[in-house]
Amino acid sequence: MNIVVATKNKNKVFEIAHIFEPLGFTVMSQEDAGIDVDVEETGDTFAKNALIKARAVAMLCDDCVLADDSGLCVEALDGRPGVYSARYAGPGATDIEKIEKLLLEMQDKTNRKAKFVTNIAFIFPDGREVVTQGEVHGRILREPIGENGFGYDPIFYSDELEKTFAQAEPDEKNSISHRGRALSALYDEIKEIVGDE
Ligand code: ITT
Repeated sequence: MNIVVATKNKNKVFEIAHIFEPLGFTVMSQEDAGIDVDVEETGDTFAKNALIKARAVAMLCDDCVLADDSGLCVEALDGRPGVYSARYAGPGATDIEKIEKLLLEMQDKTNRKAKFVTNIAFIFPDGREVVTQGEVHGRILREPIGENGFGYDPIFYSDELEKTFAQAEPDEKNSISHRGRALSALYDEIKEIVGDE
């Protein structure tokens, strides 16, 4: 079964393929599927934005569609950047620019607690929709460490791994990450739905 991932973020496709391909799914990006659509993420929650992205791509293909909306919620910033994590340092800003802006805003904060949150929306070719969520807790460091991953990974110290997400290998990150947990919840739900048919 094909799964088209409704994202322009290649790192997400890589992480999702890593989890779903061993289960027999063929995972492709919307670009690989020849779908060019730019969706405005107008929702005020991760779940709403995941559904907006998935529905836009589902209208243009006959495969299963998966979309994730995710972000970093920092306790001392009342949950920001949250749904605005991708646009936090302005449109087109690099990961380094986002990290620099966050470190500046966190300069005087002693509460460094943060969590990554993901909501995943999955749409079957017949229109049925499933939404799942995953979270992972950690702390914002004062400087980036590590080369792996993407986004805010170099400044997110995972309490469970006892290292930053950018120091973790892909499998290690997937095993506890917000996206890994939301994907695992999704896998359980899909297995139940497909198994019942
Ligand atoms: P799509 O909307 O095309 O899927 P995006 O990168 O814009 O790609 P989001 O709207 O979900 O994705 O924005 C999430 C942002 O949150 C993302 O750009 C990263 O900066 C950050 N983020 C999400 N997951 C992350 C992770 O596992 N590690 C580090 N940063 C992450």
